[in-house]
Amino acid sequence: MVESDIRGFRLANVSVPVGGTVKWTNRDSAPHTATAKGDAPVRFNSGTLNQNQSFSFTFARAGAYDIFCEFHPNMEATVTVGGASPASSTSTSVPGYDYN
Ligand SMILES: [Cu+2]
Repeated sequence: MVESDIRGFRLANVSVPVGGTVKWTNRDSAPHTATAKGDAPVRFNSGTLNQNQSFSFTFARAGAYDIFCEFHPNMEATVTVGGASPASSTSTSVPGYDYN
């Protein structure tokens, strides 16, 4: 699983293999969403994530998923599923960080 913190009104670009899961956690005091744009291979929407709330989505289909925040449409990022990225770049976890 790739842990992707939403922090500072920013969504991070992340990469996962096909079948991989991304878990978004909102670390801002403002509410955010992680919402797939209309051209994404599969649509998903976290709904409102308040501070420290999380949403996970498992990507069964390869492709580039453009995502944004419904509250702040300038917050955009891309989830790359099954891309050519080396395995070593598929995690954005912070070692030792307690996400609970
Ligand atoms: Cu937002």
